[in-house]
Order: sequence, then C-alpha cells, then structure tokens
Amino acid sequence: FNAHSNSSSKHDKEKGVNVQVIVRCRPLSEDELRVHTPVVISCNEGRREVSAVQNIANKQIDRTFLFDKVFGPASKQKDLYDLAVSPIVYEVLEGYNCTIFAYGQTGTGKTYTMEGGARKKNGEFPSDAGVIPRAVKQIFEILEAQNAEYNMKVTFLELYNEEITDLLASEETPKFIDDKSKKPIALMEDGKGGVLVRGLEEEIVCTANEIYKILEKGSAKRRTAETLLNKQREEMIKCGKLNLVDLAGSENISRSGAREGRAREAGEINKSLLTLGRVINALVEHSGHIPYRDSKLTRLLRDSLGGKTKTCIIATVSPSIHSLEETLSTLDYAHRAKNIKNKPEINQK
Ligand code: ADP
Ligand code: ZZD
Repeated sequence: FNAHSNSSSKHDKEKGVNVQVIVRCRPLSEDELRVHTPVVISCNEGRREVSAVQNIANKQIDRTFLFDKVFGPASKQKDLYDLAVSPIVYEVLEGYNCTIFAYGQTGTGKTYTMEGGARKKNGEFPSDAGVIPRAVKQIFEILEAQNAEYNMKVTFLELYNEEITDLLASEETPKFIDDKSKKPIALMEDGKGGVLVRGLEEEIVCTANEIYKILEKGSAKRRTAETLLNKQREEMIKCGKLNLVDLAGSENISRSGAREGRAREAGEINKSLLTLGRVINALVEHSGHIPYRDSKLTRLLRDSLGGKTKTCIIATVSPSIHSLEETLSTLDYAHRAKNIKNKPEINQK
C-alpha cells in the first residue's frame, strides 16, 4: 500500500480530503414488525443513496441523499467492516491518524455498529461483533502476518456531562482516603493541532485478548455516553493512531445546532453534541471562528474535524415512519459533514 499512499498524498496535502460519511439503516425490530410499522427509508447501496418518503398534503415527496457508502437493513457487521473500516485500519498501519465515529438518534444502532454483540464466555469471536473488536483483531492479524515489531498503547475514556472518566484507571479510591498520587485528568493542546488527555492511564498491550480484557473491565465502569477508544501503534518508522468513538444519541439537536424540547432541561449533557454540530457548520461554511473550545468532545476531536486526521462518520438511522423527522435531521447533518476537509499527514517519527 505504500505506492498507493504516495500517489494520493501529494494531492491530499494540497487540497485536503473530505470526511467520509457512511449511512447505515437498521432493520425493523421484532416489535416494529409485529405492529406493521411502515418503512419510510430505502437504501440503494449500489448507487450509494438513501431516500426518505414523505407524504405532504397527500403528495408523496421523496428526498434522496448521496453518501460515500450506504448500508441497508440487511447489511451484516462483516460487510460494513470489510468495505468501510478495514481500509481505514490499513491507513493507520501506514502511519495516519484516523477517527471513526457513530452519530445518530438513540436506538438506531450506534452501539451495535461500534461494539456489536457481547463477547462470548467460551472466548469465541461473536459473528455480530462490531467495528471495535474487529479492528482490534485485524490490527494484530496484520502485524503478526508482517512479523512486525510493534509497540501498542490503549486508552479508553468516557465523556459524560463534560466530565472525562478514565475507564482504564484502577478501582476508585474510597473517598475518605485522600489519594494525592491520583493525577487529575486535563485536556491540553499538544502543539501539533491535537489535544492530549493528561493523566489518562495508558496500557501497553501485545495481543487482541489483552485489549478485549480492557474493554470488558472498562465497559463495566461506564455511564453510557460518548466513549472514545484510542489505539496507538508505534513502530520504528510508522506510528498511527485509531480513535473509535461512540457518541451519545443525537435526538433533540436541531439542524441549526440549537437545543430543543426536553433536551433543554438536560443541561450540559448535550453540550458536546451541540458544539459538534456548530463546529461542523462553521467548518462547512468556512467561518473564521471554529468553536472547538466550547466542549470537551470537540476539543478531543479537533484534529479529526478539519485537522490532520482521516475521519469517517457512520450515521445510523431507523427505517420507521415514527423516526422520520429525526432521520431527516441525521441525514441532513451527515450530508453536510461530507463537506469537511482534512489534511491527513503520515506521522513522522
Ligand atoms: P444506539 O446505540 O444508537 O442507541 P443500539 O445499538 O442500542 O442503538 O441499537 C438499538 C437496537 O437495535 C438494539 O437492540 C440493536 O441490537 C438493534 N440493532 C441496531 N442496529 C442493528 C442492525 N444493523 N442489525 C440488527 N439489529 C440492529
Ligand atoms: N456491546 C456490548 C459490549 C455491551 O454493551 O455490553 S461488546 C466492544 C467494544 C467496546 C466495549 C466492549 C465491547 C464488547 C464487550 C463485551 C463484553 C465484555 C467486554 C467487552 C466486545 C465484543 C466482542 C469482542 C470484544 C469486546
């Protein structure tokens, strides 16, 4: 793949490369099938189009959106991985930093896509495993096949209510013990366009199983919100970083980026997502000021949105008529994000 990366890099550096945007529509659930929920979303994978059927004043008006890739309700975890994620993993191993994040209303399949079914007790790899466990597996398979010497570090964090929890940190110290050795977590600019989460535990790992154990321990601690997994691979010459992000539900975030309805009361919970929307707007409208600093999420994702990281957004939607409004909002948002340009660079060691 070196030849490939060299042929595209000159162009990439000058013009930038667009954020890749993928849409995945889940199938109707058993409950939705039982009550004959009307389907209003159709996916044409070959044409890379998603259409929404809208009935306005008894007239059927379809809205069609074009994306980089489209996965319909019958798509399997392996299909999405092989076609959309596996090429990104190769780029990480070439030395690029890459970010994949899932965006969409609650219940549309973000966690299913990023994590998938739970790990089996017998240690067997689940067939419905999602992006994260598959990426972990593939990275080690490639490194082993190449007989590469490598050095890998993992961090695992949750962002909830503008508060970062280190999912790798060992058990909470009881409150009555004043543990001065515990480093507070702080976000700091790294001087290279990214941010550094200072005080975060990093675990050095050598096998996929060691990462699975970390995921197992870490998942038990989370409060369900945005989770960011960050795998860094170092080599004598190449050093790439893969950020895997499961965002909180996007519902109630309007297209203008304003907070609506009940979410207004939810206070800070949506601050990160609101700011993410505003950052995307500012980037595609080429506004002078990009409000990265207004939330921790956008500070963490800064280099992934208009920076030197290659980014892929997986927008998840429901096919149901009852979600139509949210689905259109997600499709609009995702379609707009296609215009964001990054300037990926191979990390120099
Ligand atoms: P979210 O993380 O967006 O809130 P979930 O991942 O929890 O949504 O998905 C909601 C439900 O739909 C879960 O029961 C999940 O197993 C199911 N589901 C989501 N996407 C798919 C899919 N592509 N195929 C089959 N089932 C899915
Ligand atoms: N979606 C499952 C976790 C859940 O919510 O329980 S699946 C994958 C990525 C990030 C965190 C966890 C996992 C997951 C898992 C399941 C059970 C215990 C630990 C971790 C997983 C699934 C397949 C292979 C490896 C890890």
